[in-house]
Amino acid sequence: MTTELKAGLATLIAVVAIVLIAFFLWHSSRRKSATPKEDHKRIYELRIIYFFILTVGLAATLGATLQRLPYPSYRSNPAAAIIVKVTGSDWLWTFQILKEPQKGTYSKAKTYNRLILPSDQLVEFQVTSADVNHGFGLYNKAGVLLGQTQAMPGFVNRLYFHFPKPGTYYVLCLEYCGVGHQLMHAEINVK
Ligand SMILES: [Cu+2]
Repeated sequence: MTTELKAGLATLIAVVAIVLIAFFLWHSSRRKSATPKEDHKRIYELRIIYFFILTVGLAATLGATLQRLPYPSYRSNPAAAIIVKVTGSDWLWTFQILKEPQKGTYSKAKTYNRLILPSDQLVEFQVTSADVNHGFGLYNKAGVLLGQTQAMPGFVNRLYFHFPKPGTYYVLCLEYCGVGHQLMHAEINVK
């Protein structure tokens, strides 16, 4: 389904909901009830109908969308992920591959503003900062933000990402961190 189609569908649902609410308000304003007790009874009846519609709607939405949650446990095995430590500092990104289960030997050497990763594997970025807060933003070549987490001193935030095919990706700092903020630009080559 294209983005335009999704937007169109969402607009249609919103319009139908607004029309239904307007109709309900108009209809109920025309109704003259005899006593407050009768009103009370009718409100309780409506509440049961409303509860039923909400329950069915929410259950259907959950059933249709649960499989699409972007969490790794739903799609692949996090234990098999490549673990990359990412440290933001004024003003560069330092990468270190801590674990690469698919490879017997690999270099644990640190690289600066550059990282090489294999494609079609789950990657766990363990993101932290050596000084102030930075923002770890992962972009594709077209400049679309694919994932992000904050790089905070004293904390490790995890970002799971699966690079489906080879290509060049970029990491940009998403939080103004000082005069050299714009220099925090790293390249990830996925092979
Ligand atoms: Cu920054």
